[in-house]
Amino acid sequence: MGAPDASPFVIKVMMLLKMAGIPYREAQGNPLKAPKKMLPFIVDSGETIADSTFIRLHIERKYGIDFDAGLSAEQRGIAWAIERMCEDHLYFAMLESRWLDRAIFKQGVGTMFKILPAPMRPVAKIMLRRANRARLIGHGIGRHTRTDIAALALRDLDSLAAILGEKPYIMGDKPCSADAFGFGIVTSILTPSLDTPLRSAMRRKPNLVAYRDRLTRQYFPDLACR
Ligand SMILES: N[C@@H](CCC(=O)N[C@@H](CS)C(=O)NCC(=O)O)C(=O)O
Repeated sequence: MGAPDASPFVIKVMMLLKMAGIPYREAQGNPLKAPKKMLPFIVDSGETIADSTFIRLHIERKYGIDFDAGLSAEQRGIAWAIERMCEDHLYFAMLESRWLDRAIFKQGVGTMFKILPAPMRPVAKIMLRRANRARLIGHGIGRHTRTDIAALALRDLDSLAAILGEKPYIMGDKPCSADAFGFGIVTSILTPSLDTPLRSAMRRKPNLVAYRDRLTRQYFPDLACR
């Protein structure tokens, strides 16, 4: 859909591997067959690691990488808090619009069911939309109206834009752990094919758009920025 992957968590792991300089091969994943019934997971020399943050910890431990090298303890805490805001709050606002807003679903994730045989698609769509509704209710954000969810997400966008400011990366002159999902969520929300209110709001943040363009050129040079 114009981003390196449809899932910001998959993009996060691609970014972490690129930042660590570890070559990898991508494979089409099926959440139903994934260890935690979610993507991403990786297989590293026969060892399976599921969940983007556990993958980060695995890379740090096994390959002796410190994604936050050069940051103070306070800055590491801030980087973690920014990542949590994006993963555990802003992501869910995006999930709500992608899956539950019918028009946006049709333009976006609804088009990804072509990998299934045609007769299975309608049932799969209903099941996955139901599963995501349940996930959003379980999270809590799905209990609010769409307008209220947008208001909460806008606070996240304002915060992220203010924290980034004119810096090239979230925590300064060097990319760190927070940039992996930071880039993942910014590029996902700016996905050209999805005309969401969240995307319109982010397009009004020139520093976030420039951040997406800059990191796309740096890490995914094959993808043309739109
Ligand atoms: N905490 C997980 C979240 C991953 C996640 O939410 N993955 C979504 C795709 S963006 C997924 O696989 N959803 C399938 C489902 O909910 O059934 C991580 O960091 O990897």
